[in-house]
Amino acid sequence: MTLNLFGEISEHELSNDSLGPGTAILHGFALPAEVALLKALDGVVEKSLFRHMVTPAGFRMSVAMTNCGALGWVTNRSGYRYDANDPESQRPWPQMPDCFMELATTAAKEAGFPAFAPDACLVNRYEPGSRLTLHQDKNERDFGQPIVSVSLGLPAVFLFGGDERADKTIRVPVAHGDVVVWGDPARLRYHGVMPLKMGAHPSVGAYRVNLTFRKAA
Ligand code: MD6
Ligand code: FE
Repeated sequence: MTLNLFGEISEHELSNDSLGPGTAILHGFALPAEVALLKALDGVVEKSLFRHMVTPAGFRMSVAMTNCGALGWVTNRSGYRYDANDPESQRPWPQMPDCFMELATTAAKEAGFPAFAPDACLVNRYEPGSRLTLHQDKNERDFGQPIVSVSLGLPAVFLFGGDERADKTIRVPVAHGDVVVWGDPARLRYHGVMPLKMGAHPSVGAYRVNLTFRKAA
């Protein structure tokens, strides 16, 4: 339970104490928008399909990705970058749906980042066995802006480390509808996702989908 400045109970449980300063988990925050989010996601994926990108070292990622918004995160043999165009179609990424933008900005506000103005939404799709190795998010210009991360579908275990790759990690379960907000001074912490366990989610199927909202430019 979390009390705000006025001693009131927050509408969403903010477990920021367990994860350290700058990070908050809003359990179930996305649930009221679930139907709209999944419908909007279908619209995005119709225009820019999920694809397995290749890392600069030449490995095919087990997580399938796409993007929406003015900028999209991409990787290939020449490196990581944000690009205004989908490299598959050479056309702009699909627009960020209004319900995505609304969710991201209200979650950021709830976690103490009222000025968050995302221009990029990376969409990650995990199937059983897919994982994301420890990494930092540092392709964005302003580390004063947080990242808002929305989990949909199958549950997963998020790994949170420190500012160095070798730092100890903690395991944080994330479930359908949970939103993690992640900002200064936690913005450059290493993190990853453990291999996804098999399962079937009633509205998403045998996948976990993660939306990460960033202010890239
Ligand atoms: C994921 N998320 O949850 C991968 N990065 O599928 C991330 O890599 C991530 O959730 C920065 C901040 C929040 C995140
Ligand atoms: Fe990340």
